[in-house]
Amino acid sequence: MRADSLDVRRYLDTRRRLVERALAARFPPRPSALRRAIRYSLLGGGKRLRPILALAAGEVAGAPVRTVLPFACALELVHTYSLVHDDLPAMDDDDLRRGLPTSHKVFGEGVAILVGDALLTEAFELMAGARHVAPRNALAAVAEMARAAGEGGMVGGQALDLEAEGRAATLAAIRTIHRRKTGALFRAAVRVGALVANARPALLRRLTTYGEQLGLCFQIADDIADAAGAGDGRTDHVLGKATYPALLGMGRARTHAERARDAALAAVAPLGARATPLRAIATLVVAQLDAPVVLARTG
Ligand code: GRG
Repeated sequence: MRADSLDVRRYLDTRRRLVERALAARFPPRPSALRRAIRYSLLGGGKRLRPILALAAGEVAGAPVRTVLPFACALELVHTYSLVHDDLPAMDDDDLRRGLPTSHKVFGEGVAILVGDALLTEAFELMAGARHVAPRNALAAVAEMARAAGEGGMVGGQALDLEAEGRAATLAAIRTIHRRKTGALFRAAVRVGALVANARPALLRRLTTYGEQLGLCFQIADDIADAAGAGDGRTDHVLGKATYPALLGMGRARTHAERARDAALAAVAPLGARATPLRAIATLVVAQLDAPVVLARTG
C-alpha cells in the first residue's frame, strides 16, 4: 500500500524489525522463569507502533535512529507492561493477547505482575543509559515518559476506565479516559522522538497535537474493530466498557475517528516530505478498519 509515495508496509516492517532486534538484544535468553516470561510477552508479536512513531517523529526533528532507538524501545517496554497488567484477572481478565495465551495464563499471576514491574523499571534504565543524546534532552524525554505512564496519564486513565465499567458514561468522560489511557503514550511517543532531537517549540507543538489526535483516532478505531469482533480479548461489550461505538453507534464513532485523523494530518501538513511516514500512519489507522492488513500484526 502506498501513501504520499511512501511504501508504508515496507516502512513499518523495517522499523518494526529494527525495534525487535534491539529488544531481543536487550533481553537475551536466561534460565529463569521471569526472563522466559519477559521474552514471551515482549518478543511474541505486536505492531510496535509507539516506537515506530518515536522514530518517525525523530526523523522529522532531525534525530538519527541511534539517538531515538533506546527511547523507542522504552516506549514498547512500558506499553507491554501495561498490556500484561491489563490482562490480569484483577483487570480485564483476558486469555489471549497478540494471538497467544496471556502471560498470566502461561506463567501464573505472580510472574505476570513481575513481568510488568520489570519492564516498567527496565524502560527507565534503558533511557538513563542512552548514549548519542545530550543529557539535558535525555532527561526531558525521561520526564515525558514518566508523566505519560503515571497517574496523570496511562495509569490514571486505566483507573478511570475501571471505575467506568458497567456505568453510563458521557462522551466527554470517554474522551478523557482515551486521552489518558491510550493517548498519553501516543503523545509521549512523538514528543520523545522530538525531545531527544531538541526540537524547536513550534515543531514540538505540532507533533504533540498529532500524537494526541492520533491516540484518540487509534483508540476509537480499536473500539470499532473490537465491536465488530476483531479483538482477541474479551469484548468491550462483555466488559461493559465505555466506548465511542457503544455510546454513538459504529457510523458516528467512525466519523469521530476520521475527524481525529484529519486533525492529526492537519497538524503535520506544513512539515513537508519529512512527515510523510507520520501522515501515512494516521491514514492507515482508519483505513485498516476496512482492510486490516498493514497494521494488524499479532505474531
Ligand atoms: C494496566 C497500567 C495499566 C494500563 C493499561 C494500554 C492499557 C492500559 C490497556 C490495554 C487494553 C487496551 C485495549 C488499551 C487500549 C490501547 C490499546 C488499543 C492497546 C493495544 O495497543 P496495540 O494495538 O497493541 O498497539 P500491540 O499488540 O500491537 O502492541
